Amino acid sequence: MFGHVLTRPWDRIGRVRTSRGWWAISGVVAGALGLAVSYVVAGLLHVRESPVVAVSEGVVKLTPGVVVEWAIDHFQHNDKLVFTIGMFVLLTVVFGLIGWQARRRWWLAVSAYVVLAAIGGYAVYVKPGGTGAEQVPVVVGLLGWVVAMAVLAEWLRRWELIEASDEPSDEPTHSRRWFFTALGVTAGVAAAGWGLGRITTSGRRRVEETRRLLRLDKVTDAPVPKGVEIGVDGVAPWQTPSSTFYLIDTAFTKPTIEPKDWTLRIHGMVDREITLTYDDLVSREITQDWITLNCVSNPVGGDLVGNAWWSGVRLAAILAEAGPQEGADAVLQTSDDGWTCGTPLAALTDDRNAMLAVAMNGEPLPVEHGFPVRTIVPGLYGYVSACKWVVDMEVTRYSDFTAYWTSKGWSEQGPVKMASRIDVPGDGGRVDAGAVVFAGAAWEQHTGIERVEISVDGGAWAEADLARVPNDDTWVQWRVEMDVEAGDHQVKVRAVDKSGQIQTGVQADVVPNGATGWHTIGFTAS
Ligand SMILES: Nc1nc2c(c(=O)[nH]1)N[C@H]1C(S)=C(S)[C@@H](COP(=O)(O)O)O[C@H]1N2
Ligand SMILES: [Mo]
Repeated sequence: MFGHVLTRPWDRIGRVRTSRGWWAISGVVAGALGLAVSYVVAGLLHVRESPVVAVSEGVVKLTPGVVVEWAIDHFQHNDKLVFTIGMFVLLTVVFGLIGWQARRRWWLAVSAYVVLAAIGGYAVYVKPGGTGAEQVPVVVGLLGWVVAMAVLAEWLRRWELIEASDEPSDEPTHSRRWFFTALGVTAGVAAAGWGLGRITTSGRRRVEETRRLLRLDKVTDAPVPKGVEIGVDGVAPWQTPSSTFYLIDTAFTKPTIEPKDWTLRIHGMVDREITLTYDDLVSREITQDWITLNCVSNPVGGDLVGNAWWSGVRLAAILAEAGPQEGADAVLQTSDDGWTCGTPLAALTDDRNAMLAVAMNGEPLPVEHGFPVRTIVPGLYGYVSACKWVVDMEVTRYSDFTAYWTSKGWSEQGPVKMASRIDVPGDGGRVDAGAVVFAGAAWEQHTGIERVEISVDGGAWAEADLARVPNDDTWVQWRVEMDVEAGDHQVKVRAVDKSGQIQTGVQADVVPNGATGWHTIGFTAS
């Protein structure tokens, strides 16, 4: 196949311009083929870590906290899409360059493939729970790159050689046709491989099916309690449907865990180590409650907060069986995908409803919200408590570890801060002058909201009506009507909790432990 390399016909090729761009395109197509075969093999072997996914997650992990935070802030739910597009563009450029280099420096192209494969191999190697099988897709992908590029290069060279020769012949058309056939076939195989890869990664679909058929006897759906809706259009619904509940996690492909395969190990500074199976868990007494979940990255007035009906088993009871030892002050939780968070032991053992949740809004947890089991702790931000796909809890001391976000500059402790939000009118909205309705939500988890007040254009604080709440762990809706003259206005909101504390107007950024400040919006009355 490389016979012509020995004839060193480069000077003649130098005269040909026709196929230069085709080298880069061949590189991209060969690149796609390698990734696709790697993906298929990963699926066939049921390895958890496809090299492509592992590299993506590795890049995210190595990204400085400020950049991750900026991305979450700017792209919200689309951060992964934006990242994927970025990776796609980057890979296209890299593979194009490799193809372009392959024309004259084959050794450089092969070295580049080896380096890329080494990155992939390293990324799957450092993932927890590896068995070595994860390296097979890496090797197959590398072979795919080299073979595909070699085949395409062969036909490109023939085309160029003939094009460069002085003898008139119809060979150029022939070799060109052969090259395009090879290119088309490679692209087709890559596309088919990608499709097949999707089929072989059907673990997700199987788990979805299990989840759909799962019956949890003691879990009940709850009707929205009476009086919790303030009755103003445009206010976020008091109960957040699971389908629109905000999603925050670092997992590229969500862990797909069959309940029968799930276990939770509770160990560390305990008298009795416990390993729970899913059946053990759901056969216990089930506790159910309305609890609002907050993300520490939620800016003032933001929507990274949701309220759901959660069902699960109280952690206080389980931890009591394990018997935490003197001196322990934290529980290091680890999820199936290796994400970690540190939760105050006290928050898991006091009288609040900290639970291992198995259901959300009356149904088994959606896969992306942690199926089959996640932790929910009222009063703490998700990043220090709400571990999805939780598989390990180590009772320990804060001084002995750092967790995912605390290693990126966020605080060790993350109690949810008091907050209030104006949903109506919308920021920059238009209303009719005269009696204007203002409405929104407020929360001070675990203490409860006593009062919500608004101030229009810096005027006196006016007290809002509050809707009812079933407990102090949920947000509460508020509404107030005020006379407003025609013109541009500003309105701000603040809350007062049941301990008499007034929500602070001091503005703080979301880093390191949650935003503060009064939500303020502008609107026009006409
Ligand atoms: N395994 C895992 N659990 C996780 C996270 C994560 O990245 N991985 N993110 C946490 C954060 S920061 C928040 S705010 C909540 C969000 O939960 P949700 O996506 O179900 O709304 O999950 C928490 N649990
Ligand atoms: Mo979060």
